[in-house]
Amino acid sequence: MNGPEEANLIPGDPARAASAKPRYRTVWISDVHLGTKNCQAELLLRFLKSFRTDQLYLVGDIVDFWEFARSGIYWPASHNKVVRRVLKMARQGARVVFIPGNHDENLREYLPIRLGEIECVKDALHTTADGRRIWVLHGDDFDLITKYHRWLAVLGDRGYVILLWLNRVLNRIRQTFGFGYWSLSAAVKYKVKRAVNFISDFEQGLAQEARRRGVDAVLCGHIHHAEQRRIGEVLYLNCGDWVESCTAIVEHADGRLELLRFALTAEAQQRQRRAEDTDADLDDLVDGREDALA
Ligand SMILES: [Mn+2]
Repeated sequence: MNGPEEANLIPGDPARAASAKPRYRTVWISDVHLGTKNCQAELLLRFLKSFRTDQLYLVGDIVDFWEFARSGIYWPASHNKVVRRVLKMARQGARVVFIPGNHDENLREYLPIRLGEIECVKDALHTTADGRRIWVLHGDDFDLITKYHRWLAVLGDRGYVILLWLNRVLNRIRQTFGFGYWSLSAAVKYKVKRAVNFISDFEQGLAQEARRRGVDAVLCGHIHHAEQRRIGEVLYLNCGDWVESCTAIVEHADGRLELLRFALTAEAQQRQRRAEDTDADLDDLVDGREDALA
């Protein structure tokens, strides 16, 4: 590991071409759900390696403690790499702010707290380079379903599968006793449909509260629906998720905000993976050295 060839490739070497990466003033991501099989950790890792940033906001539901409670610990190496990458960004000078969501709410009662280089807060007020004030929060307080029907939120999609199964069993029993078909799953679907309707209520509610607070914009996550649009006088931003849509909001040096969709074709992914293999090996090497020095 300490051969002269590797030593030549330590950061600072122009051959590393790190300067070719875009540099953002701020990056916001949320709803990563580390600890679940649905988490797109590999893609997120590649995204985190594709840029440099002065500030990184983790807007909640980064680690899914609900899933741990529900089906035990699931933690592959790629999830560890995401955590290590974020810690490394902080170590290299990026300001990292973590705003716990409802799936990582365990931390909420201890806020505000500093965990090493990571600032953990309930919400934040971010000022862009062009002077706009953005209220940053996870947003579950504005989701009437998770707020008032916690059981439904905990059930989630797996609950839906179980309910479909229950629906079959229930109707077999009903049939045996001469009752007609009654769709339990349709009743649940009605709830889910209502959840879909709540998306617009959620957005409106947040925009309204942002206006009341006198800020220019609100940025949240939680509903896994990336968005950047004006609602009345305020700008509504949602950085989406890393479960399906793989999205982020970034602020450029001049304060311009952009919604990024990090969806790569299989071919492009393979190309990028090949190009980054060297980079990944280097990262591990450098991490190893830093750990040895610590
Ligand atoms: Mn959430």
